[in-house]
Amino acid sequence: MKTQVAIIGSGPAGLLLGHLLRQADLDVVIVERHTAEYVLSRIRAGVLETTATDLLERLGLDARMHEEGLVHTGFKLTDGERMLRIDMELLIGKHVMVYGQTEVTKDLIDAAPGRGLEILWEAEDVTLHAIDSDAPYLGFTRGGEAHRIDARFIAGCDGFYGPSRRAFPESVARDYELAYPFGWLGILADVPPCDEELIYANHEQGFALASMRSRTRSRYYIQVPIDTTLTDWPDERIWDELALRLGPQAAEGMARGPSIEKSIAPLRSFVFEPMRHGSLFLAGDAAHIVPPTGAKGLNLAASDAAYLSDALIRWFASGDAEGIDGYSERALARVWKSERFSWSLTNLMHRFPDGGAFERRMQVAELDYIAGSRAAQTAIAENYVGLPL
Ligand code: RFL
Ligand code: PHB
Repeated sequence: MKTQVAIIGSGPAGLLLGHLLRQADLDVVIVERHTAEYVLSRIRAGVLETTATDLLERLGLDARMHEEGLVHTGFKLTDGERMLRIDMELLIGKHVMVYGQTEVTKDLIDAAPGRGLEILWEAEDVTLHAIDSDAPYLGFTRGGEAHRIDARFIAGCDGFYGPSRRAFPESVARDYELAYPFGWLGILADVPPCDEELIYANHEQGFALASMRSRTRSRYYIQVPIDTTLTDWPDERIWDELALRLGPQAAEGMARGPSIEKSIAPLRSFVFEPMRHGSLFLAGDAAHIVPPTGAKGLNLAASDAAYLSDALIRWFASGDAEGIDGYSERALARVWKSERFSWSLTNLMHRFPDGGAFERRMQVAELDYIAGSRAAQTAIAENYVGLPL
């Protein structure tokens, strides 16, 4: 099989990139190791910046998002004592959209066949070859048969554990990593959210987040020790912990119900540089991970897809290499700023196992400062709604 761009991975990065390239009439194939059902069963991000919603609009795949998504003009921070609202609309004139990654992915997958975007599901053992050359190719097996896709470029959109990043020669690459000494336990339940907006809580017992997927489906998270397991956390224990950490106001509005999904995710900050080597480009979690506190992971996948699609479309249209040559630098400039924001919000809102009373007072003092400073609130709002492309 021959194509212009072979994409590995059908997460948000690969699907958005694939659709954007197809919109410009380029030949694209996506290879994905899992089934569509599996990809759609992963519960992940919930908050979309304009970066992501603009792309869905540009693709004309925004109808369901506008119908079912919830526009949020503010969100809340609490330290157990006070509830501080960051008014994004007032401070920065922008909002975010609460629309689950599962729904975004579904809209993109459903539209793929009609737009000539081929997705090869259950492609096993994907390997990358000749990435230093102008004729790279992928090898993989599918249904027990060996396959090969020849391409002009390969886009590695295969998440943190995929093979693309590992195909970079060690001599050209560098990574930066910070692993946090805790994880997030997420619970999804068909109960109305406890508040109209998201609440991020810094409590003595640890962080908690009240989020949602719709007016009838809630998504909550609590900070948990890194070595905890789901068996330690029956639903009732999670609800009790949420009620405590989110404070009396949220607890009062909180409806409890059976979990329809529960999972534990480790928290990590990670950046891999550069994001291009030869004919191979990285996009999304394949190149960088942020802790979920700033709601930036999916949105960075979207901005990478926007930058990379522009660069590739330009190259195929006119042979102009400026875009592809500048891709890594351009994408990384935005990545590092989102890394900084996610890291600082994580530090502000979590309990660190070796953090003492002084660190706790520093967090409370910073929240106190934010509460009294429009400038500080504006900086938070500006980052939360997403920096411009
Ligand atoms: P993905 O979504 O991991 O997709 C990668 C795809 O590549 C496939 N793949 C392979 N395919 C073929 N061959 C191989 N060898 C392959 N290896 C892997 C995988 O099966 C998969 O389909 O990466 P992508 O596209 O870069 O998208 C990134 C986002 O998924 C991620 O950043 C966000 O989910 C992060 N995230 C959040 N981001 C936000 O912007 N806002 C949020 O509110 C938010 N909340 C979250 C999150 C992530 C979470 N978890 C579980 C990590 C909340 C959580 C709990
Ligand atoms: C989510 O709803 O899954 C979510 C929302 C905001 C975050 C992280 C996750 O910061």
